Amino acid sequence: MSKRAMITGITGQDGSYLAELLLGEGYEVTGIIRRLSHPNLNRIEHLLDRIRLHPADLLDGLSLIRAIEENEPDELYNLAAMSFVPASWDQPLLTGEFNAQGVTRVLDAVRRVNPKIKLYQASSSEMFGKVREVPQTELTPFYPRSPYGVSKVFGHYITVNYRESYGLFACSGILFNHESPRRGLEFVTRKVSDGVARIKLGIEQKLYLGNLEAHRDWGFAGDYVRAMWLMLQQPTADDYVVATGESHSVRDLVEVAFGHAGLDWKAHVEVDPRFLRPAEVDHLIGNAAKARQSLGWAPSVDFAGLVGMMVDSDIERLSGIKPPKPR
Ligand code: NAP
Ligand code: G4F
Repeated sequence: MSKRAMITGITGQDGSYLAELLLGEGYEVTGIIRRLSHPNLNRIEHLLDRIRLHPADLLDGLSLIRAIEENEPDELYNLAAMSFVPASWDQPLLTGEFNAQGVTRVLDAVRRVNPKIKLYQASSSEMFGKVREVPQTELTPFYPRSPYGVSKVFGHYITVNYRESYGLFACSGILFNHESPRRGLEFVTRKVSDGVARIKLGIEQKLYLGNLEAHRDWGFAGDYVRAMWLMLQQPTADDYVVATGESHSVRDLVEVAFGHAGLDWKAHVEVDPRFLRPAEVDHLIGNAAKARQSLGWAPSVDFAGLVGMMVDSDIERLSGIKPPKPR
């Protein structure tokens, strides 16, 4: 009999890649979707004839219990979250409801319905925030710098606590930034790849960004969902950092992305203070030695390959759009 997996956040970047991977591994996949007035299935359209969708919401514990009872998953991947850091200052309470208490609702639903279900929690390198150690490992202390980061620290520790209190097979993946052509347009890598494509095609002239000096450890989302799956295939539950071990500034990102399209970024990029954050995470770089050794995981796409893939994809997507007539 094939294994059954349930994914919260299946309509997001990671959910779509994870669903593809699990289908390829022979799983029956159920995705949790929340009710929206307008469906948001564009990232999983190509999978709709092979997956099941079940309505539920992280804000409603009863809906999660029902979803688990009716679909009987062997593995549950909790990817749903309010994932955009700046929005967490605008909506700190809702961020906590989704990303902190939402995790508790998922864990408790698993505990009540079937404590044998293996669970993956999507933790984040944003928990390291004002970093206490370079590079960051599973043992580096947390110092979050946004309501998002704070909410993810809660989600991380409640996962550890349910593992230790109730013996759940619950893993927390501390994933560093991972990107792809399916990344939301508000995140910096996609904002840049989309901006480069628009400028290359003559649709826009300028790209407005915030802090160019921030450094991130950027990898490819397709590689990172494999690490999530590998965590749940181990004999015991544990927590893992997943990262490339390479850090680049936003300035590097811009230079590589514009260069890939044969453009000089200095002619097009301007800093707009509206995109600066009340508190910044300056420099993230992860040490994924544990994931490499225990899971046999390694990234397959490097920084230049990732940026090139995203720029090419946005140029192709936007190629049909005509530039505006000069006024
Ligand atoms: P994403 O593209 O923003 O997707 C978030 C998903 O969560 C969407 O499917 C969204 O559904 C769903 N969602 C939000 N609130 C919900 C609710 N109340 N009930 C049910 N579903 C809800 O995020 P991502 O980049 O794929 O990231 C996946 C997870 O990994 C998130 O938890 C994120 O915080 C974490 N993470 C991401 C990264 C990264 O670099 N990508 C790094 C570390 C950790 P809608 O489509 O309905 O909005
Ligand atoms: O792309 P970002 O918005 O991602 P951020 O804040 O690092 O968060 C992402 O990665 C986390 C893992 O570490 C996830 F947990 C989280 O869910 C999300 O996926 O910003 C990256 C950096 C920041 O330092 C930001 O200040 O880019 C800088 N930046 C500079 N200009 C900008 C911009 N970020 C955005 N979004 N937009 C800009 O114009």
